[in-house]
Amino acid sequence: MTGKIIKGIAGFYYVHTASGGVYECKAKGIFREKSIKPLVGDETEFEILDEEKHLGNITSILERRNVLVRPAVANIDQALVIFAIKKPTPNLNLLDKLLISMARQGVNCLICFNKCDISDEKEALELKRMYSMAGYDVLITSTYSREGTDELAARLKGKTTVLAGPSGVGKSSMVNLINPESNMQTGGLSEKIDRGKHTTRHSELFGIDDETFICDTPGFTSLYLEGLEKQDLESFFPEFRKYNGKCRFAGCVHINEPDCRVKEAVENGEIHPVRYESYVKIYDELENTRRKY
Ligand SMILES: Nc1nc2c(ncn2[C@@H]2O[C@H](COP(=O)(O)OP(=O)(O)OP(=O)(O)O)[C@@H](O)[C@H]2O)c(=O)[nH]1
Ligand SMILES: [Mg+2]
Ligand SMILES: [Zn+2]
Repeated sequence: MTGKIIKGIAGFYYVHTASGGVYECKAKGIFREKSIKPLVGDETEFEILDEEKHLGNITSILERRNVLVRPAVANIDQALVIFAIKKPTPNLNLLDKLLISMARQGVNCLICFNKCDISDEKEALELKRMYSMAGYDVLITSTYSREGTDELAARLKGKTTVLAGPSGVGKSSMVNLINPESNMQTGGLSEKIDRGKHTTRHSELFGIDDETFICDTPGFTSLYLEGLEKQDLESFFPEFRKYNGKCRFAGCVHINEPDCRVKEAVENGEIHPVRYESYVKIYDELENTRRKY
């Protein structure tokens, strides 16, 4: 039998087959022999142990198109990065790091600013402007008023998309809206600290049609850009590329150097100052974080 892993919890993998049945599988052999950990999104071969109870054992994992470490999923076409415009207040530095992390893993991102029903239109448009200027594809949505959600659903068509973003921004709400059979639990916010409640604990993949899949994931609050060299950071800011090699000094990192084209672009409004500040902040972090041994 063959099937796709849609969920993994405590050593059990739920494998969806073409016939529509889901088998609860273990992966005894693979773990021991090759130390491969099955991932949500993996295409597998498995043997049926009990047809009536739909129990099985995964015998092999088919070759992966790609593997994402954070969140841990395989065979992804794109990431939908979701932040709320408010409630919780967006941490744009975290958004920028997430975009960098996805780019380093070779995954294209679509950005969605959600909860436009409760936010100021100006704020929403400014966020859209900021990230459009940087070269990203941005949607403004609300799972309540459904603004932007048809357009979003259209962008997902024919692809496998992983959702990523902080807790409480509406990832599971969006999954439920796009695929009403998902039935993911959604949670409120803890008002005092303006944060989500980490309602989703496990990644789960849903088939919308034969070619379209969407993967809900747990929210997260911080991200560490493991192994990124500070001088390579600029290459993950698409809006800096235009100025590549044009600064006065070769190897300019666009912070303290004179005659820097990037800083000029910030001053004349071609690069958004918030994105530039975020660049400087991440640069400092990369410089000051001691490697953990
Ligand atoms: N006002 C408003 N609230 C929303 C919207 N979408 C979701 N919410 C609410 O935001 C809260 C969090 O939504 P979830 O879908 O659970 O958020 P999540 O991103 O899945 O959070 P985690 O699973 O914790 O990572 C819930 O109370 C939702 O009802 C929206 O478009 N507008
Ligand atoms: Mg959730
Ligand atoms: Zn420069």
